[in-house]
Amino acid sequence: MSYLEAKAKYAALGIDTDAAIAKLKDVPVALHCWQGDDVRGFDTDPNKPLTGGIQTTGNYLGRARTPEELMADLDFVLKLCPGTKKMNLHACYAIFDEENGGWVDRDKLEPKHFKKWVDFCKERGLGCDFNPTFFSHPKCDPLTLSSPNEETRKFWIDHGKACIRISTYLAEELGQPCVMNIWTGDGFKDIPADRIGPRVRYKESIDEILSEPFDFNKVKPCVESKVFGIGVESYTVGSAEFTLSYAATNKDKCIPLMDNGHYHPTEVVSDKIPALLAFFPEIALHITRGIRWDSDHVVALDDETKELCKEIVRCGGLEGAVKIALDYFDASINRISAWTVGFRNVQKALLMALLTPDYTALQNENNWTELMVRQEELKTMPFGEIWEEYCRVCGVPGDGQWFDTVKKYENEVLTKRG
Ligand code: RNT
Ligand code: ZN
Repeated sequence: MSYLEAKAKYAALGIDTDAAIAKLKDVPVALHCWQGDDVRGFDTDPNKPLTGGIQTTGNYLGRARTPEELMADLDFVLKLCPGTKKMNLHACYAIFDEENGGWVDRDKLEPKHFKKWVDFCKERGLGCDFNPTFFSHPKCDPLTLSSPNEETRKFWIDHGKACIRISTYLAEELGQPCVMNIWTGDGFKDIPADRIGPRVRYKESIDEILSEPFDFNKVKPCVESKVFGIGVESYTVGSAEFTLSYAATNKDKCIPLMDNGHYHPTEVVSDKIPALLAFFPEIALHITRGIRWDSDHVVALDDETKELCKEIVRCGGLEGAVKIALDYFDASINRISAWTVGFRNVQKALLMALLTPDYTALQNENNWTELMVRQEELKTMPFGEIWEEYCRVCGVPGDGQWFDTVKKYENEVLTKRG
């Protein structure tokens, strides 16, 4: 079947495929730099353990070890991904060199430590999101923003404030808002004696970070919740209720972020999107694939990813209300492929959502019979042809046309890394 034949099939359902393609092309989706090096960063010993209750598993060859390698890998991925890409950096990816005075600790980070990233983004026309890094650092005691130790807490508050200034710099240099996500792995392995103390301290710490002046049109601070982490199974300071309440009571300076790996396994973020959008003008997402826990597998084109993207589209999220970012890190497979497959799958799910007729009227007429028939029949529509056309319009390879180039890059470049 050709694109024109597929287009006619969708037109019969009242869907304009060209309009769907044109719309998706301009929607920013943030590509996380941390898939490329297993969340190690450049500011501390790369062989230190990853803390905060997150974990990368696997030891596939070719991890990026330097900013140059990470940027080269990102460049490869960017060329394989259709649509509007945005970078997403963590503070631990600061680049220190002689020109900017060398290494400083996280509480002393400055915009100049991200100048090379700004140059990278500018050359490629990308915006950039940002994340303070509250893990994998000797100052995690193991708590950070919720620590009872005032010195620890201050260090991390100062880090958060530094990150607000860096986010302002990224937004101003790149001319696009910078979503700055606050997530900590603070929590306990076993039953705590005091559950409210850490939460009150966490709240006060975020208040202090957000007291750093910023323009909410340029910097979009988020708070990300979590159900539990590895080694911190009993109690999470930044639980769903905590972060949602924080965002709800600080709507003038903060938005809620949902990561779909951060809920109990039968809970779905697809359903939480409209629930939050009934109250918040803006929300943020980390799209991932959790298997049994927050395992951060590469995003697949599975039912929940499709449903989640359907809700983004149906709720008007593509007009800016939903800040879309990816968050997964698989170290057991080729990282370029991991990045690319996940990004392309999110694009596929968004495109499918844009090709879905609005059946609200059937629902409101209580016509559940026809609604089921229509929704099920959509599943065998010729989506592949529209996807290929989208890739063509975006100037990236279609399915079946990119993996060999990754294999070549693996042989020629990645295998040479120690
Ligand atoms: C961890 C959170 C968090 C991190 C990144 C690296 O469970 O999802 O967003 O994955 O900040
Ligand atoms: Zn996340």
